[in-house]
Amino acid sequence: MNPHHHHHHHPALFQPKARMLVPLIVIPALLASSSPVGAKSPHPAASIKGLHPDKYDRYVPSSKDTFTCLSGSGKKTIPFSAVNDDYCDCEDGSDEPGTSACRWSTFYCHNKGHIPASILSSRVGDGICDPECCDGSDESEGVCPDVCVAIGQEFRAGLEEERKRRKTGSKIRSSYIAFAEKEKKRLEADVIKYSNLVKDKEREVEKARQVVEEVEQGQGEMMEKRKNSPLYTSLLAHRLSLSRLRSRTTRLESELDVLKSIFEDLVRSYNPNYQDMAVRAAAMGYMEIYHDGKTPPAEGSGTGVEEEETRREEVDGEGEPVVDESGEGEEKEEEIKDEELEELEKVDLMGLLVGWEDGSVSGAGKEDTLREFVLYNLANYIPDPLLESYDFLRSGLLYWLIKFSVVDPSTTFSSSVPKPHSSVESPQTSAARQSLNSATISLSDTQASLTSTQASLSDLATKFGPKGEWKKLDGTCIEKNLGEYTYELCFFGAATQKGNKGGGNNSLGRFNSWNYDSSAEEGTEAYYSKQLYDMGAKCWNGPHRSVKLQLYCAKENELLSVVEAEKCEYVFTATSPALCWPEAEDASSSSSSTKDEL
Ligand code: MAN
Repeated sequence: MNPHHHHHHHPALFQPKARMLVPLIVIPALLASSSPVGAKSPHPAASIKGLHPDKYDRYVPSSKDTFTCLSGSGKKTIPFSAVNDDYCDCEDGSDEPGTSACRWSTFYCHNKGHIPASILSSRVGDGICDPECCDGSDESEGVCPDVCVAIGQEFRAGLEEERKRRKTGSKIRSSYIAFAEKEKKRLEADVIKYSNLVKDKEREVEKARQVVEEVEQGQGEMMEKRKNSPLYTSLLAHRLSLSRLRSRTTRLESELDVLKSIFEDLVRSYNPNYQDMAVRAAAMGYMEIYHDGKTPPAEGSGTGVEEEETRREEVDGEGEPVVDESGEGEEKEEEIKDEELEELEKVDLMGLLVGWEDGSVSGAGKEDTLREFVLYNLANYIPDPLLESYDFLRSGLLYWLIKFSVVDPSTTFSSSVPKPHSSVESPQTSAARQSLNSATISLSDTQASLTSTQASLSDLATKFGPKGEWKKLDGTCIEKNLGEYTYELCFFGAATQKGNKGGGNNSLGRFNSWNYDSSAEEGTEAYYSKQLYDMGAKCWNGPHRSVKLQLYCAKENELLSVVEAEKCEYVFTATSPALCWPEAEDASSSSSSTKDEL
């Protein structure tokens, strides 16, 4: 903190007293430049009350003992005795540096033991001890005591304290900077790591995509090959034959039905007394086959029931229907049923081709593959509405597979219904797709990590101070209990007003920017002493709540005060070591403002 600063912050410390001008030069450098006579003897003009040392040379009496006004029309010349005679002669007020006679002149207080100052001449001799003139030189003797030595001591002690505070704080700040540097290195390493990972993963995705393509293509080629295999061609021929045989059987059965009904009529109604041997032989032959050689009763006859029963007994007893000419009774149960033939015809031959390994697989392997295809593919071929009957369909198919010794019946199959919507593809294609999917997900995860790391890195360079010193405080919260509310501020995060008496919390905003009033140049210490948090909860009939944070250097991160300056506009005052720039960094601005004051 520079002297100028201090001046305005501790005005109450100045208690000047009335004193005659003490002809002592405070700044030796100025004296040396303005007094060629030498530093030892005081300048003759030094005794002129309220005169700034810079102007001493202009207040040397002329040979005619006159004084010429420093500026103004005609540069009026007056007797030297008219200087400080409490009457304003010069337009620019230059003849009255030590009185209140001229409106525009200023009064210079030497403030020996402290720091010189200038006040407006209107405040000279008004009976008020102006704090700026701690030596009391602006008032008549005895009115204001000279407290400059005490004030000066206190001021220098304050400066020293401030210097120490800054020194301690800047050590902590250095540790913040070190943290930021580490963080920067870590982030840079991460960027490289993630960039490389992204490249790797891009290659992985590309590879996985190729595998999918190859598998899909290979699957197509393999299917072609399989379709052209003698086994499949033969199977197709068998199926065709089966269809043809089934329709021929159907046709023959219906023809047979017609013939049978003709013969039924004939054997019931022909007259054996007619000597037509051909008709008789035909009727006898039919009865031999279908009625055990007996004449069936005429239609509508009352004794039909008894005779039926007798005939049945005889059939059961002696046995064989004449149709079964091969005559092996045990084979009867193996006679294939119509529905079974139908099931056989429905078997999805293409489905059987999918997922089937090449002919070289061993018997056991073949069974495994088959089981796989049964469990895997069958569900895929079933439209969603039919999935419920999947178990039924599958057991039907399995029946045949087991019956024809394709599948080992000792193997039990779980009846869990596979997920619907699984795509119609082979396990290989599905696996390839799955690894493409996970490679793609992994790639985009890595890309997200890369993006966020790059964002953190660029924040580190722009958002967290010239040396990244504020990064350490990213997310650190400070708070102060003020009775009704506890106010909390999380650096670069949210500011909150928390009700202590049952009231809820109000958002006071989120970090928006540094130096909200654009009063300081970016990169200066002043720039980083102000933060704006805005877009908090909307005020009833007012603006969104916002916080203007004023920061000072101290070794603690501490919220000192909260004032609601305007309704829903809060001013927070806080300290942080992050703002404790070392003196060297601050030197240029300090010296320039000191010069301005002098
Ligand atoms: C709440 C608090 C106050 C604010 C009023 C405005 O009571 O956030 O700080 O002034 O709302 O209505």
